[in-house]
Amino acid sequence: ALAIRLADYQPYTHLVDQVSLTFRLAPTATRVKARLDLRPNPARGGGGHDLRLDGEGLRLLALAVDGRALAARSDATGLTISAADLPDGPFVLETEVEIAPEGNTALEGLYMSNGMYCTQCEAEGFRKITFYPDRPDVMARFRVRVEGDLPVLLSNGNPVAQGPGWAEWDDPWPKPAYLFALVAGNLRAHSAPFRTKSGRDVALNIWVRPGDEGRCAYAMDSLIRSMLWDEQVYGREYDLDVFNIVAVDDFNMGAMENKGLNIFNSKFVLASPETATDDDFARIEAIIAHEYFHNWTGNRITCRDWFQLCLKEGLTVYRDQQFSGDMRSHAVKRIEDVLMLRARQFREDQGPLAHAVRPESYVEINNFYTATIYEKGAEVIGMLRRLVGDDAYARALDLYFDRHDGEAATIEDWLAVFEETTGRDLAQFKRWYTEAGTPRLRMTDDFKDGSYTLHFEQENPATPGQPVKGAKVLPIAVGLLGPNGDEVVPTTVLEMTEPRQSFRFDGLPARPLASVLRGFSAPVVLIRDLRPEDRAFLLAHDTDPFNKWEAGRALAKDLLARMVVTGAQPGPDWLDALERVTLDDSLDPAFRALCLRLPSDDDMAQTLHASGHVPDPAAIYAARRRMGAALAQRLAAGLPGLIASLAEPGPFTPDARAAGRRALRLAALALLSRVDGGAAARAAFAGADNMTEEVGALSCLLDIGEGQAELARFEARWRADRNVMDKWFALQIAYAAPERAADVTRALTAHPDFDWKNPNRFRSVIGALAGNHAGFHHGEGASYALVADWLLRLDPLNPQTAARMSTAFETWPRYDADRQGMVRAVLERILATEGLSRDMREMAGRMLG
Ligand code: HT7
Ligand code: ZN
Repeated sequence: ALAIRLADYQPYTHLVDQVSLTFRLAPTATRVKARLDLRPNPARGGGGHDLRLDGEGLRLLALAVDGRALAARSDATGLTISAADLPDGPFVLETEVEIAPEGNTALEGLYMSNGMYCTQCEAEGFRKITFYPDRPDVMARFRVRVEGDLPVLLSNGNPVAQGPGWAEWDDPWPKPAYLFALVAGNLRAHSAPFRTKSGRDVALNIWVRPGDEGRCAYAMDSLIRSMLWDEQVYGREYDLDVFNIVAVDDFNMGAMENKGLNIFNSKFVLASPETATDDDFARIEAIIAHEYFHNWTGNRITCRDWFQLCLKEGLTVYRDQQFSGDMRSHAVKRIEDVLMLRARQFREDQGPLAHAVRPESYVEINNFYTATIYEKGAEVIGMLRRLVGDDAYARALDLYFDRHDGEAATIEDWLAVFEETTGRDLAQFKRWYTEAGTPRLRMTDDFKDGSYTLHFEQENPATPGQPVKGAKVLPIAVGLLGPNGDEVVPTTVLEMTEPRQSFRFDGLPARPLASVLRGFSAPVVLIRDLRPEDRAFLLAHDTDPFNKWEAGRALAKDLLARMVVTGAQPGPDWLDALERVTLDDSLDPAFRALCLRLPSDDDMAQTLHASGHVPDPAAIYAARRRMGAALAQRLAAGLPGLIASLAEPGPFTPDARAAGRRALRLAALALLSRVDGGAAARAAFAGADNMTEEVGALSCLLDIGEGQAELARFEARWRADRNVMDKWFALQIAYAAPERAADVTRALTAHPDFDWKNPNRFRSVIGALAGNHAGFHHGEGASYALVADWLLRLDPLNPQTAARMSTAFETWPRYDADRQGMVRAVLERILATEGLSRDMREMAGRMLG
């Protein structure tokens, strides 16, 4: 397949002033009439160009220019009208096509889910609805008429008129086609009013299936808080009379920011204490905010081309992370975000799928909705802000919104507003956008005559297609602690721009201990030889909450690495330090729960590989279990008291404080289960009145090889609830012992409720096996084969979800020759499959290198 290249960008030949669409909905034969008001684009020298429209899987019924019928010249990817058939000036193009939403299993374009029509157009789904220049820099006003025998008919913008069986919508804001949306179904609304700060009244509606109205309150509350926050923090107001959100069960990703009509995976909308865990509540809040924030960062200002995807995604993730921090706890949020960054983005960046935050080429853009574009894209903005300061950041953003409102912008535009606001030259900083890979930052220090010096050396490893790279600009936030634990130098941001650089602090009475990379001020791997007692000292005294946690984490990882490599036993440094933190009531329970979370197997495999070892999944698994057991033994006496002290009287509330207490309680319960045979967890499961406790207690039992009776009870209770049953499927696989993981998964794929065409269910079964590190890599590759078989089964129906999940194999170069051989064989088998999707072909090809 042909690669698309950033270097080949050209503006579109024409401009689209207005689009009028009429949908006559029918499951197997929906008719779509389109009228486009077009004119030659002066940026392409005016007229004389053929008109090329994208279109896939469309049955063309009629085509006319200025009312004159034309013979059609369509092919597999679109339609071309020769310049000779077009007038020199503005003209009207009319088409009519037929499509079959019922047979659309790819969930891209117009499709059906539970009898309801819905759309997904990002990135290139609109071309499956009608012939159109389906590219983000073509921005037009849309007017839409929907005809169908369903009670609720929705599209973008404001409602214009409606009657039985039809509705008309008008979106006054020019937008690219990827933001188009249409929904039709038997839906009920959970509604609320909102008044913007300048006094515009907005009707907010969350549309769900009848019966689900009672599970929308948290999403609505999150939406209202997001709207207020964007007004207060970024000065951004909402700009339509209505804001609609629709929940659908069959969805490839989390949610979609279509203008005025967000469409959500139902699992990120519906929540009640009985059905949603604290993590679910937090994710709902974050995703509702994320999609809402896109209204300005993505919709009002969109991307010129898909290479600029991080322009909207990195910035919107950055904004939703800020929001969640403001709503909850900045410390806890930052730790969780870094855990995620390392688990997903560092993993990607250190393997064959590594790519730049702004890539230079792609085959299938759907394969680039990645942790690098999203999460590293957000980190890059965090660094920019740290370098220029909060005030300059605010001024740069104001300029960005002012200057580019209504435009399709680029990373160059984005950096220019920072350069102009601050007078800084960001040419070197731009490497963060153009060069892939996670920098490795080595640190040493020395102390002499009251001067303390930090020496840094950065290494930017080769990645596919990028053998050599320049030094990055690294903001390194540092604080210094004196021997008694007092902070002798508060947080200072050092700006490293050279491959090697030293920074000196004078006038210190004694050798300090440096707290480096506070707040994880740059997305790098920090390599620093520190004695366990120094790490324990930082865990006890660091004033930066991220680094306080990081010190405990590093202590645990150093120990776990030694346990894996040399068979060492957990020593007192780590056990003493963790006991102190666990029982320290002055610390936030959520923070303590995070300190109790052991490094994951995959994290250890990544870390061991980076330090020159070949990770052995079985050895990591065994060592991690020994580590958990040692901790449980050490804390055993205090656990019942801790658990009792964290009981929450009164009804469930999803706020951060209560959630943090539950998190610590469940972390303690997991440890207690190691020593009481699961008695306390069994009682907790039986008495649970909310899903957090129910799933938490069940997990404790599964973790010690118990819980079969509880699993059966859970299934009997929740059989009818798809989102809850996803947890039931996933938990059994996540906690399966390595030698049983493939068999447990295979058995669950035979379960009558394993609806593999539903992406959530597919992910909760096949994705869960890929996430069980020791199980996935066990033995003779049974799990590799099972995952590959299912990817190949899903690929012809839903290439997007299948290709995304193929990243299960991206870490193969880390492992031993046998495993490498097995994974390579699996990837070669995938590549050799006839009729493989472009999505999967690109992924398997890149992974093989
Ligand atoms: N902008 C959206 C990304 C997206 C997507 C969402 C749902 C289904 C398919 C999709 N392809 C791309 C989601 C977001 O970042 O907010
Ligand atoms: Zn987004």
